[in-house]
Amino acid sequence: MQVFGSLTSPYVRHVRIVILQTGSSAEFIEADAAKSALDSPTKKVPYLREGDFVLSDSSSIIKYLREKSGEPFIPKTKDYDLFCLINTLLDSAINLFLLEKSGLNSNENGYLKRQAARVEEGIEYLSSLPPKILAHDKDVHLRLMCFLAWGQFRNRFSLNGHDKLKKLLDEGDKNPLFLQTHPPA
Ligand SMILES: N[C@@H](CCC(=O)N[C@@H](CS)C(=O)NCC(=O)O)C(=O)O
Repeated sequence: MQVFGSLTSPYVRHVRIVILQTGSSAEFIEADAAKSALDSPTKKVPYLREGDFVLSDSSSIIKYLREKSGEPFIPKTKDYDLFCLINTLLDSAINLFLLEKSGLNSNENGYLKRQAARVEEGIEYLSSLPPKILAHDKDVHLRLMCFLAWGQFRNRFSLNGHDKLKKLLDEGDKNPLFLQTHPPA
């Protein structure tokens, strides 16, 4: 089994942590946008290959790895909804980052401004939730950590005034698997 991805992607980071947590024999292979454009139907990373079996989204890959090791994947609907919400914010933040990298100015476009507002207001919402809800399910918690850490790594948003989220991230930063999967400087 092989998992392809980049070392800076927050989606890939979550998958890499789950590979380590579950003791999976999956081999991690670095893949850039050019390789994923040829290899994955979504042209995104991560993706997984096991013979003819292909998975093309971090969520299905994590579900597969967890269930293969006898663990459930986000069984509670409210936890799953929070996981989807974090993914929505992450998708918007990543798209804005990639669009700006390719030369588009998000301040000049109404829909892109809406994406930026979604990220800011989504962070406000997450910040208003009790920490125990954010940490109730291990994959929701990990996805949140990967999102917040990526936002700091790429300077995409500030956690000033969001002390609860900052504390969660500081605690996550002490986790050895989180440290081991830190994006390269
Ligand atoms: N829903 C996907 C999102 C993956 C994703 O957006 N990956 C980014 C890297 S962080 C990517 O490969 N983007 C390339 C592109 O948009 O062309 C997942 O959870 O795996």
